[in-house]
Amino acid sequence: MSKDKNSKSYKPDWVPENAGKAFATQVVKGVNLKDVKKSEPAFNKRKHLEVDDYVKGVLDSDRVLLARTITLIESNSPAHNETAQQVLKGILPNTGNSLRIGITGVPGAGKSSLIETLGLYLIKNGHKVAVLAIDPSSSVTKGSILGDKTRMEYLSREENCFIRPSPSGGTLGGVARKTRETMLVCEAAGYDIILIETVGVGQSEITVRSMVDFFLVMMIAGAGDELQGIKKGVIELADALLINKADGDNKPKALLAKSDFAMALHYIQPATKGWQTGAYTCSALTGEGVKEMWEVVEKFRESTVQTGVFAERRKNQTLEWMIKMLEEKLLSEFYDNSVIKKEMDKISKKVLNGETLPVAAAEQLFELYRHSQRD
Ligand SMILES: Nc1nc2c(ncn2[C@@H]2O[C@H](COP(=O)(O)OP(=O)(O)O)[C@@H](O)[C@H]2O)c(=O)[nH]1
Ligand SMILES: [Mg+2]
Repeated sequence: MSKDKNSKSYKPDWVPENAGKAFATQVVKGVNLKDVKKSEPAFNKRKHLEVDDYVKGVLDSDRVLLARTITLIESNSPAHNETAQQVLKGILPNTGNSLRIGITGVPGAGKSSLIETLGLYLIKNGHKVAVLAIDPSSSVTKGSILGDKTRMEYLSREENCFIRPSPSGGTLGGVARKTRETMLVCEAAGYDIILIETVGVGQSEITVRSMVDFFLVMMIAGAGDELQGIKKGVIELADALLINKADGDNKPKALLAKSDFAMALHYIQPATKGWQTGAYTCSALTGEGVKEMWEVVEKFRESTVQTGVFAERRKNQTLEWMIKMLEEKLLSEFYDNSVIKKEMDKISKKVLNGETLPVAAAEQLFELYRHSQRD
């Protein structure tokens, strides 16, 4: 019987003493977890980082730390939130030095394709480009992110480009907060052009407008009545209308749409004081018109910086942001209040069956909330 328990394996106790080699059974010793070094790969957790590590990493433009900082920002854990806020405070003096551009348009308009073409052009001209997305539905549809990644195939390989898909889950407000903070982190890491893509459905374009300097609305021609196909409200937010896919057979249609829109724009109040919103065509596929589009953006920056409109908008956006955060905090505190949680259903039912009027019910709920605050 093999008693050498220090060797890697040994014969079990029930093996006959004189068993020859034919008795091949061996027992392999188990692994004692205590003996496994923590540094072994399977047990290797990511190194814990302090606030200063994050801040330094971002300022050094370390891509790994940049990504980890964004992950921290996107986390829903209160502990991470606290650290994230400290990191943001640390990088704040280094933010703001970028041109923030929002790009919207119906799915399929060519936003991601344009970002790929424009992004490569910008990088060639010495810029560092960060691409972010706001898509509150992305946690449901999921596919859109993958689609974008493949569409930005060349851009995503560039050293001077950083692409981050929309943070998943949560309300538009939550997604917007995370994106806004991510934008600041990218600026601190030296990205001087921030492109924010959003799907032109619902409220997300208004949210993006409230965080960018220049807002680009993309369209495609030949999708029926041009002016009916797009909401007037979106055009009112635009600093430029860009009719994409002006290539091949589609080019004449695109040019026609451009002059239609140019006419319509004369009747619409421009989104930015002192800037006449124009209509342009391009092809994200061939690249035609992309350089010209960029020249419009540069002209916009030049003229609005000069008139002070650029700085004024940023200031207003910062204040708007504070108010939005405050409102969100108040709302969630109200709904998380234990008294409200208890009474909400009961009082709602009374409103539904006509026992209480909505105004009186709201008053009652608010009083309950106020009272609970005093205790
Ligand atoms: N012909 C042509 N097709 C384009 C152009 N831009 C985008 N596409 C195509 O339109 C489809 C949707 O493009 P995508 O960039 O994903 O649009 P997004 O949903 O707005 O991001 C893709 O199949 C693209 O290849 C363009 O300028 N010309
Ligand atoms: Mg896209």
